Amino acid sequence: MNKCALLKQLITQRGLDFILEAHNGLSATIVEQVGFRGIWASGLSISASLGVRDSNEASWTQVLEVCEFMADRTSIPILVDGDTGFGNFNNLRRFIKKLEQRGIAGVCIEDKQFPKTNSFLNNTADSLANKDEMCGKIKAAKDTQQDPDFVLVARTESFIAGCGLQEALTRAEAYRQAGADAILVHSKAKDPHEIDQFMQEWANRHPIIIVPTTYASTPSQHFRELGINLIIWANHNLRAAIQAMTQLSQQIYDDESLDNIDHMICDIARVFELQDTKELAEAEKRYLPKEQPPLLSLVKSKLDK
Ligand code: SPV
Ligand code: MG
Repeated sequence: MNKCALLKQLITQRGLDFILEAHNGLSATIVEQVGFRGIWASGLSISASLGVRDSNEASWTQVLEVCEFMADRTSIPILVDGDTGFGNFNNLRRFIKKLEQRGIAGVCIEDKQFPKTNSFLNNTADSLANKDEMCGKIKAAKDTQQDPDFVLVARTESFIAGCGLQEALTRAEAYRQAGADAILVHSKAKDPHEIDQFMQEWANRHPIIIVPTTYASTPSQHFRELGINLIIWANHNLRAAIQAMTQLSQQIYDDESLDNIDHMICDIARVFELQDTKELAEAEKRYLPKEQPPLLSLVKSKLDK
């Protein structure tokens, strides 16, 4: 099964699954290694890791470039946060063409205005995109994809924008009819009541994805029972990295030494492992002239253990 088919399966199969955020080739590799069956290429995390805001400050080609590094290092599917599609339906068509060429399995687009604002910042009703315009984008996306299993997720920000349950349901149904493979219903409530109400009315019409960041204390079993198909843990590798790097940087700065940081860092061998340095060492044996010493002989003993 190719990556698109794997993602399609994750979204359409019965039962709940989980994907975790990654924002570069390194974090994507870790997400796969621990056992996740998919990756969320988060717009917030990618932009933050590039040092810019989640307001479409990174261009779509810059996002694409990051996603390509992630896809090259992993064999599980990547669902890319496509924000609003970086413009109108036509910009989205081009984005999808390029995503497919770079081995990305699916994209999520949201019904907000370009440039978007992160959902945890202030979003009002007028930040929502026109419903019909969003439907046009969904249709254009589905007409553009080459792989029949490439996944198009339509995300409604109705709750985020304070527009309530009816708007969320109306939009979700319109996006389903326009051809979306799944609907992402975003909420930033402190508890899952918006998702609960939505699911009750939705009655398993079509696959549903949620992002439980603000209501993360709700047990996953609750969402399993509601019939949610996929949970996105949207930004936690980024936040772990920020915390770890801040503590480490401060410690080294304060101590003017590396004496107190061993417990905070991984072994260098772990870095080489994540880069699959072993593969290069093996390739050198096959392709370099015999008399040339292997470039990686220095670290080889560590990698072999
Ligand atoms: C992201 O991870 O960029 C998302 C999810 O879009 S959220 O930040 O909750 O909007
Ligand atoms: Mg985003």
